[in-house]
Amino acid sequence: MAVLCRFSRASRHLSLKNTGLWEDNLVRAFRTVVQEPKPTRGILKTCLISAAVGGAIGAGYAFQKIERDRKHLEMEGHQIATEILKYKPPIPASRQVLSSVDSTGLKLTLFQYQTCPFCCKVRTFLDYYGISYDVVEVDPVLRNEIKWSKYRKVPILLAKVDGGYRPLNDSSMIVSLLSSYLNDRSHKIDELATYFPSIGVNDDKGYREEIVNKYFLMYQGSVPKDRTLNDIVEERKWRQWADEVFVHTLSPNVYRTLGEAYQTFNWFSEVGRWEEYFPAWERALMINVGALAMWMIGKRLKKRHNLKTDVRESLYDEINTWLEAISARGGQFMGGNNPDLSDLAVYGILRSIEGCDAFKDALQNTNLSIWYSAMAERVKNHSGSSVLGG
Ligand SMILES: N[C@@H](CCC(=O)N[C@@H](CS)C(=O)NCC(=O)O)C(=O)O
Repeated sequence: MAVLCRFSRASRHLSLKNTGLWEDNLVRAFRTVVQEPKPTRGILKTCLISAAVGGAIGAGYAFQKIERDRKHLEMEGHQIATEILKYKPPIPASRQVLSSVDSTGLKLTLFQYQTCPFCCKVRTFLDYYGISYDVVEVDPVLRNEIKWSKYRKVPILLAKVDGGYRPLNDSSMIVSLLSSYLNDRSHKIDELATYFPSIGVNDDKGYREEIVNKYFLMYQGSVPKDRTLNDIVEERKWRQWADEVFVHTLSPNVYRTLGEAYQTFNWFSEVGRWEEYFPAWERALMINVGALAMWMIGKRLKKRHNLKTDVRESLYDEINTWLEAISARGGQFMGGNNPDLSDLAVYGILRSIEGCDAFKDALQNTNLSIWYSAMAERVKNHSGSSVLGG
């Protein structure tokens, strides 16, 4: 605005001097310059318009930002309302995972990317407990399959409840809620969902909606007899570590070079069966846009999460931290003789990079394989189902 005012003041000053009071050549020469130029007027006009448009855009942007900040401030500490869908969104399942040992009666649909670490974590949980579910494979570029949801990430687990369908967002919340349900089925899914409210949070990372209780199991007085307080606290700590530390070592590793980024996306396409679910153009878009974008983003993530210059070192370090913690607990798994939710989380996350060089390198350069194959066996055999009552 200040530029605009100064600019119009200068042009007013010039036209005042152009009143016929100054007669000599110098003045005439000056007048010539001032009066003559159509081009100058044209430039002036263009500049004025540009400045006005620029000013308007700037003001609009500033106004929007102020409005957004005000809304975010208003949302601080507020619970975000979640709704039950009356009808299931009309998106056909890509496939069904049917388990013969499922006695839960749950009707679940998982909206996912096959190789998203958070989706792998949820699938690992469902597979370990032998729970059946439908899968909807989501296009990671267009995300049309989750257009019905305000939450724009995956996984989303849609659970059939009385009166409709309850979308459950966030992998750790989904696992905590289902685990609480499996522990005591007298509490319905919809009731348990109320214990995991989403709250508006503002901090140095900006505004976001966070499920504050997402690592808590709602035992409500029925803590399993074989669990100590220490078991519960450790499990929670390592589940959080998996989400907040471990998972951040993956992207910079699997997208380390453009070649690795393409390898990773081609593998995503293979295990996500993109050829089967998406038209060729959409698959090509997903692979090419995805690989290029993630190769570039991977470098930013490396900085943001303070990974070492050789990002493989950071991956190995975290895997070793995990394996040492298991040794210190003294069992085969973090949960002792059987996997707990932190074992399922770390295994699920690692499963998402099985087809990448980073995973092969991790097997060669750490002692991961013993724990990893034991986990693979337990999940494949739905071992968790044996600890569930019918
Ligand atoms: N905290 C969430 C994180 C979910 C998340 O970040 N999912 C990614 C995929 S791995 C996503 O959907 N990102 C948005 C996008 O793809 O545009 C969870 O645990 O479920």
